[in-house]
Amino acid sequence: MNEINILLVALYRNVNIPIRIMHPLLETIDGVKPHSIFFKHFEANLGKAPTDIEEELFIKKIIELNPRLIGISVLSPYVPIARRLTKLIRENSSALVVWGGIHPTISPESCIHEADMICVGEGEGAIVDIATHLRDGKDYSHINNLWINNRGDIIRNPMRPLIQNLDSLPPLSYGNDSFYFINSNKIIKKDPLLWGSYLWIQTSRGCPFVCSYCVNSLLRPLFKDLGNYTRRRSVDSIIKEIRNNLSGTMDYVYFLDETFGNDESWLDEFESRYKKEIGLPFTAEYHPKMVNIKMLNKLVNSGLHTIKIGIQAGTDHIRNHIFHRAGKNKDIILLAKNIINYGVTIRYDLILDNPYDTEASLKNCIRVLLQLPKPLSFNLYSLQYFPDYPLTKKALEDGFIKIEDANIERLMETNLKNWSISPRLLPYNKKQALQNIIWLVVWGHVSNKIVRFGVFGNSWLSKLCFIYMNFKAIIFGKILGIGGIVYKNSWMRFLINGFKHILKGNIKILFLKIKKHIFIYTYKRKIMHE
Ligand code: B12
Ligand code: SF4
Repeated sequence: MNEINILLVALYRNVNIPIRIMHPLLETIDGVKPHSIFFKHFEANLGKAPTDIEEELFIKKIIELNPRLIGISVLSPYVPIARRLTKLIRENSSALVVWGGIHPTISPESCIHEADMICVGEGEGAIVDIATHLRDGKDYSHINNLWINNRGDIIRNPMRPLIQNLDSLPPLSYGNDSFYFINSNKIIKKDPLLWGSYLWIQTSRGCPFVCSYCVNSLLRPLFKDLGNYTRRRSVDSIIKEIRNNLSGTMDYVYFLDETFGNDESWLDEFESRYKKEIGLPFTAEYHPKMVNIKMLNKLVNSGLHTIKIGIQAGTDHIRNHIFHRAGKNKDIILLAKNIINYGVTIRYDLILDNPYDTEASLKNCIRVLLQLPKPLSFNLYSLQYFPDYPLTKKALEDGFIKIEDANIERLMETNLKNWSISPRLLPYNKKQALQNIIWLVVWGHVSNKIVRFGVFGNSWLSKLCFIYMNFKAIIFGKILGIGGIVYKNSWMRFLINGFKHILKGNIKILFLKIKKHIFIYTYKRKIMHE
């Protein structure tokens, strides 16, 4: 049997769950040798187009590996990049190209002419089937979940049931010998996740909600008759994956679920095993409606350090009726107070740049923020218009955006450069200023008293204070690059955090942090030279 090479390509993030699952799955097939390229990595707002050197490194690797099939994992913002790489592949290799991932799944008609085939829905079964058919030289045109572009004639195969037993999948592969990472004009083989502080892991698939700005609003109906949509792995398989992937620098576990475990017996088992067998602090994400005091007790006993919950909008009306998202402000505030009483950190998500926001709704948002327990920690997102999402369609219908505001090129630009909100001077109006002040509040750069006086007072001094806060936000966020999900200058973050620790007298914590950074630096150097 002739061995065939299959190359998988992840775009713009080293944590790529589908590639890190499909790669080890392909390793189990006789006569199939998988390789994966992680093409560029970026942090929110710091995304850049590929350079000529990075593209050359990509082509060189393809020529060297001579794969029979190249599978690219495509999210909507990276369609222009996937198109460009597909063109380079066509010019330099005879490999078949398959696009898979969220974008081909939700928008197959727009993708099928870009590649030889696309995968609609889950890819594990399909990639294994194509690999074996190609290895055996068999016809692959009838494989479920695949659409085949036969020189313009399209075969649309039906979708297979969703994988119900997630334990049947391999754990995420870390530090694989056949991984290549192209970034900053270099190609390296050592997996950067190995020297991170976090171990990333996913314990479930699917979400019970259908918020209008989220892919689940499209995926749930798409998978309607194909088995349970929300599925969870066993505690045992999660513990094994964590143990297997922990490296010397990792001291924290990040659960990448849309909503972490809420089933009582599952949580009981998690509580009894995680602390004993792993014992590392962790972050878990929840919809506020999916977490209660009883669960919090179990999570805290297990080692919950941070809980990520979405507020998403400052008014109940926008949250419930525009975002189609359950939950009231008063319940979120109560939940937050309960969580803080456990000593758990809360990281909130909030979406701004929302055309349905008004001056009144933004002021209401500030009112809510002032009632949340301190210290605040936020991801402030700029609303993105993903193709065909209900919210995008509504904003188009209501005339808030034009069709060109929702095209793929624009989406790529906004995702790479404007995912996380930072303050802006323009447009110079009250709504923008209120957004800027929200930014100032959530990054803790202003006291509640000043905000109340400046935003809700009527005197001329209040108006002056409002202008002062607006400019303070712009200077801090725009010019100095302080605060936000990502600091423009990382050295600035170290400096400021260092000063904060000194001012608070936290010399021991400062010392431990410096020690940790030195450790990670030396660990990385050691791994790189192995
Ligand atoms: C976990 C997660 C993350 C993680 C990991 C991302 C990753 N690439 O694995 C982190 C935190 C890093 C992340 C970051 C971002 N994310 Co995110 N993320 C998710 C989330 C919640 C789950 C994704 C997941 O792991 N699902 C489980 C895996 C196994 O399923 P899957 O990815 O769909 O893959 C299956 C199939 O699609 C298919 N498949 C996938 N690739 C391929 C390739 C081939 C060749 C084949 C055959 C099949 C195939 O097979 C896979 C296995 O069954 C989704 C929401 C969702 N429900 O999808 C958002 C989501 C994917 N994220 C989204 C976005 C926008 C981002 C960011 C761009 C945000 C930003 N600007 O920083 C970045 C981009 C990261 C990147 N370059 O990949 C959007 C994408 C929207 C869209 N229409 O494309 C989603 C859908 C959320 C939303 N708003 O609707 N994200
Ligand atoms: S709760 Fe979160 S993951 Fe679920 S549909 Fe809403 S935004 Fe998407």
